[in-house]
Amino acid sequence: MGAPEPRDPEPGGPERRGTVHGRDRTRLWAAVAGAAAAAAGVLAGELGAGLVSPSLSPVSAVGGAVVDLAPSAAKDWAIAAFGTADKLFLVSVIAAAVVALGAVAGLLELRRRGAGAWLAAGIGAVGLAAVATRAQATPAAWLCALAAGAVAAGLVRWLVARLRPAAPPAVAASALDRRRFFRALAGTAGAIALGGALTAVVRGASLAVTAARDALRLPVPADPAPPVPSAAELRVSGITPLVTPNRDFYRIDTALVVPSVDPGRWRLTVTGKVEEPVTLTWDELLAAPLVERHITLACVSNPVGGDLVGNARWLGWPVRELLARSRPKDGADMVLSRSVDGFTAGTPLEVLTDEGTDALLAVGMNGEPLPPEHGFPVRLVVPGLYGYVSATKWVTELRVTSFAEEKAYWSTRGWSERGPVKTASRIDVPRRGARVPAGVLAVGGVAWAQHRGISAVQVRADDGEWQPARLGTGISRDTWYQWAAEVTLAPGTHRLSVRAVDGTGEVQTGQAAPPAPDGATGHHTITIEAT
Ligand SMILES: Nc1nc2c(c(=O)[nH]1)N[C@H]1C(S)=C(S)[C@@H](COP(=O)(O)O)O[C@H]1N2
Ligand SMILES: [Mo]
Repeated sequence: MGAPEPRDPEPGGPERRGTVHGRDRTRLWAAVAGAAAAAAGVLAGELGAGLVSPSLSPVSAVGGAVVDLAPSAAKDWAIAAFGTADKLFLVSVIAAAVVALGAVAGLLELRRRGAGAWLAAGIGAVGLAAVATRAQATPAAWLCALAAGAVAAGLVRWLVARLRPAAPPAVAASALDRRRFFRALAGTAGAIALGGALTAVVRGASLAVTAARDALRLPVPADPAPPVPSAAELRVSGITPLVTPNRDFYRIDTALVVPSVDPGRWRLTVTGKVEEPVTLTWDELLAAPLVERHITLACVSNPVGGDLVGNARWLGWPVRELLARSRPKDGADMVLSRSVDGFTAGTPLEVLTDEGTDALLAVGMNGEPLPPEHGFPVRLVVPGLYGYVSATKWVTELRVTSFAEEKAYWSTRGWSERGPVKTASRIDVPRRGARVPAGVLAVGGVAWAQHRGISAVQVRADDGEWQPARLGTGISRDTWYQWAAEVTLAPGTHRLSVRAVDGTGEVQTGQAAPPAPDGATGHHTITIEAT
């Protein structure tokens, strides 16, 4: 630095430029390459998050961690100085820091092959660690941070490799090498521009919706959920919690990109065989008397012993009230609910109009607005039916029709038209394959038969007698129940099985069936080793 660089007097002398001043420029270009690689990595992470993890991106995770770690004086200062732009400021600082570190990685990579890539991967690891500290962390968010680090590390290595002469420096082949490098850099810049535009579109929409969601205050329910009875919780270490936190709630849908639906523009239309077509707005929905219920949602694809099932406290308006407004006509026996992304579910009309079934047009999940992944702003939740025939997320239309006339998304793809939840039970502790001390062993898990309830759970070891388990009271017949038992095991390999009896007295079948076409059956059986 300092002295102005002497101008190259010879026109068209790239070779000489490469050799005479090559060293300084090479360092400069290595830094540029590193910065570009870092920028591409950040964009890859943000674009990925926009597509699969709208609630948490690598940069927002680092931002969240910085906010949590920052002394409150610094937060006060940022809010005072930037007001509502404080988040934008923080994100800009993080992005600038990452790009600056990228430049350092470029220089390092030039000095030692692989060193810069390690630094870039290290920056990615910081993003990963930040994701790990966030409440909303999901596998998708982890993947985005991993992708960001991998893209940055790979690119810095690849770009800087193109800066090095292919042959020993004495051959002075640098003009050719530079051309290779500039082509690679231009390609990277093009990818950054394209990725940036895509990210702006995807993230812009989802950021606006996330901001709208953050600013929301859900109304107080007119009819709150009854408190969870203390006898519903069994104290068994490792058992599935009675209420599933939102971030742990399974996610199943056909949406490649999580739909961004602005509640202000959201409309639900009730159409088809009705006396009175109705259009409902977000404000009208929130103004309705909302009820709150614990309901366990299960996926038809859940295998025996699987975890595509979760229990949440949903806030919503009973669908029957809305249907009562539009008055279904004779001949209708199904409601085809449609999502903004085209997914449809076919639900029996009588389930939705039944006084005794809390089918909800849900806006809240465990005290929060629905997470984007779980259908923000509005979804259906229907106790007793698998999600594919009832739980339409991002719902925008209820079409009153008949099973004879219309088919829902999965019913045209080999799944049954009707999807009542089958009685199921699962062993959560011990885990399958566990090594446990011989003697008395604590066993526990959950069982569900939504809308019928569970009246008993039984366990057995190997081919022994079925023994009664202790059964939690459950929250309601629409939720799962915890169960616990003690079995005594001699040293050796053992099989543990569980079965439930539903509220009507029907015993869960041991007949094994796969998930398709209408839900798996069979006893969950695990093998463990007692020593
Ligand atoms: N829009 C939309 N809604 C949907 C689906 C979907 O693919 N698209 N899948 C359904 C299925 S199969 C299930 S099991 C539940 C899962 O809801 P969750 O992701 O909130 O757990 O959503 C249902 N609602
Ligand atoms: Mo599902």
